[in-house]
Amino acid sequence: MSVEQTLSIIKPDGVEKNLIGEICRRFENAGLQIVAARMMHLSKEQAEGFYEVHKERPFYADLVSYMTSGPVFVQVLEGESAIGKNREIMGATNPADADAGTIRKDFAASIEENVVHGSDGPETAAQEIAFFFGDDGLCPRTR
Ligand code: IDP
Ligand code: MG
Repeated sequence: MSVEQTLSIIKPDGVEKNLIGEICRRFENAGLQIVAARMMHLSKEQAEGFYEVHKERPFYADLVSYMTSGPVFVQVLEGESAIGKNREIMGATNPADADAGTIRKDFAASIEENVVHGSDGPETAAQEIAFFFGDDGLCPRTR
């Protein structure tokens, strides 16, 4: 067990459904702390870059179009095992497979429009945090 940081995105469908508060509440209830947050509308180039790992997948173009369809809420969560905890709170990629009580089970419309993104490991977490917040964009919790 160790304190980790992870990147979370509330995707355009989650923002459209006014779920920012509900989703942040779930993270905070699980003991995670928000150490950076930003509302933004991704450009095509940003969405393509962020999801570059999926560029050979058949759903890549649709994914980029979905992620640029409206504003997103990007944040960094910090806490014990934050990466795994965030993935647990999110639920499986396909809401049909997601456990009861997870964000995706409760709110996702489909395997594509699934409300939230979360880093899947320490390396991607570091890369994704740097992608949005650089080296000095985090705000340490001094109390
Ligand atoms: P994850 O978000 O649970 O980590 P990934 O496999 O990394 O899932 O896929 C990234 C995103 O691409 C998903 O969250 C979803 O929005 C979209 N996606 C994944 N698989 C499919 C698919 O089979 N069809 C359409 N969209 C998909
Ligand atoms: Mg992923």
